Amino acid sequence: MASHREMDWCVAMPKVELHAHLNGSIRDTTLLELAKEKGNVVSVDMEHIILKHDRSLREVFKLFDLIHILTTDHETVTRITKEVVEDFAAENVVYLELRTTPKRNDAKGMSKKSYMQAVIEGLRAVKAVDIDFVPKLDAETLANCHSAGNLQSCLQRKKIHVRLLLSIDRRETTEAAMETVNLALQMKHLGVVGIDLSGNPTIGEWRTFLPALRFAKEQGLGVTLHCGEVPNPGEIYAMLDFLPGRIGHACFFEEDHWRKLKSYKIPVEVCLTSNIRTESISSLDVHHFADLYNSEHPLILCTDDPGVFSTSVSGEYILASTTFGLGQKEMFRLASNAVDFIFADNRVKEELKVTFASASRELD
Ligand code: 6MZ
Repeated sequence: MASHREMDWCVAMPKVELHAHLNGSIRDTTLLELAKEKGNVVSVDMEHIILKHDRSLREVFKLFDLIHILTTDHETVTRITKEVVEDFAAENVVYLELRTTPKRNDAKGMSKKSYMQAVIEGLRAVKAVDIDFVPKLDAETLANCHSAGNLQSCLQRKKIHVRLLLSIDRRETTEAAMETVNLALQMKHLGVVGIDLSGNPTIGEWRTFLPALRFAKEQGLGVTLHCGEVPNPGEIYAMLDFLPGRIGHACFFEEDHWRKLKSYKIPVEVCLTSNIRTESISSLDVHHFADLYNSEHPLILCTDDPGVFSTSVSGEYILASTTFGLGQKEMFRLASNAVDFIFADNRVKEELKVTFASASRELD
């Protein structure tokens, strides 16, 4: 068990979150409020399901279908985006790559594009911290601070960089996947930096998504893939040979997969709590974190779905620390190394490096 002091230290440390799904990051209180408000459209006992902690992978995807019933309207998408960013910022996440699946919902007059516009509205609505999601915002914010004569207080405010990944759901067709990639390209100036392939790993085939993912890569978008969440050796090989910018999970890898992953040096988004809760990994002492960490393979500690799995980025660091014996120095190095694997441009990387350097002096 970590002491309060260790938890406080982990919260104070700047952190980078690269694998968090918007609809998996909603506050329990917000979900319960929405379930009460929209009670007539939800046929099961939502409260019980929302508050249940251990769920199999199959149950997790059932839960997402229920969450989507509650959240898929423009106003709610804006609300949850704002809250999720504020929650990550509150625990000193300084760079967040938030991923979400653009959804069409004809009954609500929602297209994939208007869904994403609602997400952007949510980013604009963040007031509790300074947020950088459009590159030009920085200069503007600074100019406003200057003109208001309060540069000092502006600089002391917390700041979070947010970039977006658009997810392709494995239930989608090639055409639908292509629509998402085209939308991402149209929204690059609003902070969209890449594409994610996610959704129920027992559904869909790699060749369905490949044309859209290949196009995304050719167009300069970052691509990250949920890879090896279930045993599917052929798909894992194909995914690794695609040379994605990063992969998530890697739970059901065999010897040859590890060899390939390591020779290609593909960074892995590691989600400890998620892997245990979904029973993809039987216990933390056999988790591949240890081998990847010891062989200095690039890895990033992430939450996956902090709402659904009741966790936080700081919590994941504490878990890694207590399970694998990482001290503060090692945790700090792990957090700051993550900057090398973000999909945002070098300007953001440089700024984050400065943030980590000054935090290292303060936390020392
Ligand atoms: C695979 C996951 C996931 O996109 O509606 N998602 N896909 N594995 C996981 N690990 C357990 N966790 C979340 O967020 C929810 C969607 O993200 C994907 C699923 O497609 C889920 O419906 P958005 O914001």
